[in-house]
Amino acid sequence: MYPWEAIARMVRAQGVEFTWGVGDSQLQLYAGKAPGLRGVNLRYEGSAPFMAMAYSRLSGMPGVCSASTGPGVANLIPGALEALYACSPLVMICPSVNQKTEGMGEFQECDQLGMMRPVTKWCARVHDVNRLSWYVRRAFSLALNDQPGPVFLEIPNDVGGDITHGLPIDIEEPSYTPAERIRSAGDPAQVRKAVDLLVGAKRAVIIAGNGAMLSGARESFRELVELLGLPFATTPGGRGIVSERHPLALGGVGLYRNHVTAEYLRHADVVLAVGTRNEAFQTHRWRDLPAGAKLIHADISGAEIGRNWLPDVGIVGDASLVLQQMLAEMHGRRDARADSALAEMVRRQKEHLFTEVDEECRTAEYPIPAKRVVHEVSSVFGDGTVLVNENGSQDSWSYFYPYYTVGDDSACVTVAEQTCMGMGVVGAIAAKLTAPDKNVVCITGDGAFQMYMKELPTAAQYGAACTWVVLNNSALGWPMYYQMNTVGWNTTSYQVQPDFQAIARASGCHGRRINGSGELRPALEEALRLNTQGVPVVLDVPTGLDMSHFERAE
Ligand SMILES: Cc1ncc(C[n+]2csc(CCOP(=O)(O)OP(=O)(O)O)c2C)c(N)n1
Ligand SMILES: [Mg+2]
Repeated sequence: MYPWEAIARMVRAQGVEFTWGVGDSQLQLYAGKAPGLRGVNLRYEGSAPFMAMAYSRLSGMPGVCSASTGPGVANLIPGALEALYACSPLVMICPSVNQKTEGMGEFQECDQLGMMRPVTKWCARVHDVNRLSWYVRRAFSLALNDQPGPVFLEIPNDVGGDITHGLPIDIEEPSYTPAERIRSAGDPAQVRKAVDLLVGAKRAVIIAGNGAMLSGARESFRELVELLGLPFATTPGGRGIVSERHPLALGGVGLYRNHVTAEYLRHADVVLAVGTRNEAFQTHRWRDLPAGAKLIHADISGAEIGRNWLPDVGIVGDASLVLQQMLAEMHGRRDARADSALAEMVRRQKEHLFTEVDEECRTAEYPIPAKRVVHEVSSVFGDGTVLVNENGSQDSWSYFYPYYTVGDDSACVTVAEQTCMGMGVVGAIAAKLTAPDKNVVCITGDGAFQMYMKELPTAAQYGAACTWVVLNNSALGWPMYYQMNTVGWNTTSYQVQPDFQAIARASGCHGRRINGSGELRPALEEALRLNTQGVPVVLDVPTGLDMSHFERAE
């Protein structure tokens, strides 16, 4: 058996269903040799890590991607960077040049490990084919455990074989024991202190971050929310942990919060942050912790405790286990119960907010304001949808509840603090392949869309029937806003803009430009219908530049 075939079989034995990459990397070539493993052949290696991350987010499995030597591997770097900050378990397995001729001007030789080191948790070269399974297992184990993250493994051509240069290597299939995720609970004394604070609070709040999602804490999170009647908010990474239709859902935090959340947080007396690093975007540059409030911070990594805000109670442990510990502690206490007056206050304030948002979005303006587009997408796509977020100014509205509501049986595929443009555009394709029974919609700016629309034919080829709603303001709106408000000139609008409708059609997808305000809803309904018939859809929606979400967050 060829070593790369053995690697493909190990990847499959790990429970992984897809490898993402451009077909000339050995792992992509051999994926088909491992029954049940599907090598998705992309147009650009840069898409591969983002798609592996989206797969991981929805499946709970590690994401796997690959690229060929030199420039192929270099193209993985932005995705690896994103995965590092998203704590996404990403395993990149790539070839490297023949060690016997390395340094002599070998074709595509370069310092791949050196390039990858700053953007991975761990990277290594397999020197000996007899240790192949040790390295692959180690890669998966490190990606999955502690604070999850990206790892890079390179297999030199004299170890793994290089069929394009006539260097096949024959080995016995090595045995492989899949890597396990090993969880650890929090310090019981700290958990008890946290419970005392929560039970004694008058106005507590619980914030879920990406770590809570990664640990699969949906059930315990909901139980805690309901036992204490605790209003909850989420970072983009934690969004969807419990449906935003829940009466105690407040929506996003930091840059993405609405004014009901802002008001609630302003007077909170205890904040429980679970699986979040409290980064700048999530905290208004660390201004959001109310004066005098007690902070409980639970995270899988001790290094995150006290990174910015110093907690009153720090707990190191898997979010799901820590929440279960808190619940177990509370079940023995009679004072652990919900405050119905608090729930009623939140319900009333939210009703006002719903009315306000509905009114704001009831407009026939054209170009169509982004918030209306987002609100209509939310209502047409509805529950059971995977919302894939992008990075721009106008799609920011999609991070805002209740302009968009992540409802029942729904999920989000989102980015981390690096906010790399294009991740959502290609992540949507992987999301649909991972969850074919769900509706998948990506709300993106025209800039981010143009960076990665090269994968539209991939969506058509693999029948990844998702919808891209392109908020088209013919500009890199976010920098344009700052440019206009500071220096006063604009170099970020596009004087030449491609015809997205034509590009979609030429790529095997359906494309439609919205030419009037009344066309939006029927076009969204048509997109959803086409998606259920297996057709990917691009909607080109002319929109302006509305930065009033900044005011919403105040
Ligand atoms: C790869 C990458 N490059 C640059 C940025 C910085 N950036 C953030 S938003 C943005 C503009 C996005 O434009 P578009 O997608 O059209 O959205 P708009 O702001 O116009 O709504 C830029 C350049 C980034 N986040 N990622
Ligand atoms: Mg734009």
